[in-house]
Amino acid sequence: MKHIIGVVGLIAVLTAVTAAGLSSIDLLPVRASAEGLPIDWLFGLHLQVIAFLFALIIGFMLYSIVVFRRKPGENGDGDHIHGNSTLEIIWTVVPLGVVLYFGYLGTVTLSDIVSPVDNEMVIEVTGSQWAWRFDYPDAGVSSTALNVPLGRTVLFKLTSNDVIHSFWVPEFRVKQDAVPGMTKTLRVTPTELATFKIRCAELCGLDHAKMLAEVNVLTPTKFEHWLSDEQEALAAAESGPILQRGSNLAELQGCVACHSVDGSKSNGPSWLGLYGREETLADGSKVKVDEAYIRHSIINPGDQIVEGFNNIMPPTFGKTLTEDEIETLIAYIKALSNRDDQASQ
Ligand code: HEC
Ligand SMILES: [Cu+2]
Repeated sequence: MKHIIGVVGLIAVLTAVTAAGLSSIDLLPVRASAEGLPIDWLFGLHLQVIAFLFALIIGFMLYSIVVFRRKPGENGDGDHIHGNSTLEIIWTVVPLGVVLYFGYLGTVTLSDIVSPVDNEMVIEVTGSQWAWRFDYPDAGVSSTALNVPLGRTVLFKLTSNDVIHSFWVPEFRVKQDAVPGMTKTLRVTPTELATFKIRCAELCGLDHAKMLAEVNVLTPTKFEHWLSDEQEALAAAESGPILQRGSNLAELQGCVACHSVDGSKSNGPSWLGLYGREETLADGSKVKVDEAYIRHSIINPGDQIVEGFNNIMPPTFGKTLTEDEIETLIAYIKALSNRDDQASQ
């Protein structure tokens, strides 16, 4: 009995110390979504259980090492113990109950944070190698940075143009894969006026680590202003100069992740001076860059690989771009080269 009180006391003290230690370190970044509240609570609960399990093992071990150590002159065997059914039943049933309870808590929390609420705002998220695009279907606006209003639940509809990506803002706590050919959903209710980083949490190739975008949580008024500013800019750009329209489109479609327009080499060839040039292909042949070649390079990028580059351009643009968009991109690449002629005396 003395030993039981001793070991229970030791475990209680160790549990309290470990739990206090664990909760004093900042393991998570600030929380910025309503969905994060039950998740952080569950996380904290897990830490407490972990503290107890740690103390349970270490406590028994320390107690045995100190109290039951061999005394001088003690050379006999210890007692032989042939199982203990009561103990075995307890250490089977109790952990089973704990695990089932956590399973229950997890299920309830998950179904709670994914269920629809009133007045949601839909934002379509498209991942591509290696950029994010955000479409606001109700407002007809597209953006490469994510702007969301404070306090309103956003229903993200995620998809991908090429490989699997994963939409992740650690401060929001929730995460969802963007899978080509599928639409996945995620709900977030922002609770902090701040700017955070969106990361891709699924290894997706060469520049995976650079697949970042900003999320700005704005007051509802500022958000409405931003939307109408974007709508105006869009309307203005539609009739605006090709260099402007083209650069917007190349950014929205993620071309800029691999193509520069200033002559610098990136994952793909720069577009500066491309039009009209003689391009050397990987098989040694030469081809004159005209509209047909550019169109072919966008739709079937694997066909004619440029010398010195790898076949990493997504083959999906033929499907995801409209004819209008392809025309705009061709005209843009053309315009870039003409501008170059004029700029280089
Ligand atoms: C993941 C990186 C990546 C993305 C995104 C990308 N490209 Fe490419 N692109 C390449 C690479 C690498 C090459 C050179 C190899 C080849 O010919 O396929 C290339 C080649 C090209 C060429 C031929 C260039 C030349 O010098 O002959 C054109 C035109 C082109 N891309 C247009 C586009 C357009 C338009 C977009 C966006 C809609 C785009 N690319 C998006 C990587 C990319
Ligand atoms: Cu990615």
